[in-house]
Amino acid sequence: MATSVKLNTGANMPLIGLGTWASKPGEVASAVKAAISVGYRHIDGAFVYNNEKEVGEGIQATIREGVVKREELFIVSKLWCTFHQKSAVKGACQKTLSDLQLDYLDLYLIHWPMGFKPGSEQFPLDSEGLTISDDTSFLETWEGMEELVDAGLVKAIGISNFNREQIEAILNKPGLKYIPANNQVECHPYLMQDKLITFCQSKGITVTAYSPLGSPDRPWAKPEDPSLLEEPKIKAIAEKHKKTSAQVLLRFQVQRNVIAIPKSVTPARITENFQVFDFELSDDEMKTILSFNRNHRVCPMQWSVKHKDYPFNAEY
Ligand code: NAP
Ligand code: SBI
Repeated sequence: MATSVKLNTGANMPLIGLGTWASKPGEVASAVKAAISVGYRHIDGAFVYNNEKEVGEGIQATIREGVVKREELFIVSKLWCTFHQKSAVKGACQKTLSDLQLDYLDLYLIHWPMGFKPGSEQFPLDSEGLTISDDTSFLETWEGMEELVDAGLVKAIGISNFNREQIEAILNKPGLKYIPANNQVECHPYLMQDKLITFCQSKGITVTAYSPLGSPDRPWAKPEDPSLLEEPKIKAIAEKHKKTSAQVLLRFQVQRNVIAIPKSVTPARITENFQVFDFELSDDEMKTILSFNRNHRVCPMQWSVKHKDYPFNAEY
């Protein structure tokens, strides 16, 4: 099967990328190097992960060593919520480019549809522990993103954590110059996102699944939370194919043309997570995996539930 999907810009986006949220600065450069050495060409990062300098060191080392050329890589980053004013977008992108030691990104996403109070705090909080909003609309932020394409800083622009109504607002924006190339959303068998994926794909917007393994290392995980990697039926499918549960979860996404970005800093897992193009799940197995759907979010962005643009109150 194909190992990449075509974006509405004509570029190819690799179906498997390396996630880097919560990868410690001391571990992420070697994780990026290990990933590129075993064949990854797509790295997913963000300003808010506070590790882009080290991600950049990993990328630059592999380029220097001749493992890969810049143009063979697909590097993604995301605009954080405190930079939603149109006038702040370019500076935020330039900071990311400088940290990554790159002169362009392949894809730059609006990380969340919600703008936060600008300033040095990434999560400005009020006395109730809720994020403090700014007065922007993501439509103005989108105009700032469009300017990055025209300035040559990014090859493609997209969104993350946008619901259908918010995507439609962008698509219907008067004077829209570029349609989002990608929507990056939480997606795994407990949160299948079928309706959102169908909608996005019908508009030419590719979908990336974040937390494809259920994000077992998320800081707010509770012992009683369900664990995808431990699901007996997923383990059984994996054993049948002589694969691991992680590989089944990733294969499930790529087999429906959804890009997946598993995070790991463990070399053996980084390798394992890329070995998903040499087996196929049957229709029955895909149906079994679909039956786990239970609308369970591991990243509900609980600090922003009262934001005017909080995306997760809608059905999808
Ligand atoms: P994830 O990729 O679902 O899970 C990562 C966890 O699984 C880590 O604890 C990792 O451990 C472990 N793991 C990785 N491969 C494994 C394997 N083969 N077997 C067993 N365990 C394995 O979670 P995530 O980090 O939440 O999501 C992935 C990426 O999506 C992020 O890193 C980030 O780039 C992106 N993301 C984006 C958003 C957004 O708002 N746009 C939100 C969340 C995530 P080790 O690292 O210790 O190996
Ligand atoms: C952070 F750096 C801090 C908190 C946090 O919670 C929501 C999920 C998220 C995010 O916004 N993007 C991620 O990859 N993880 C995150 C990141």
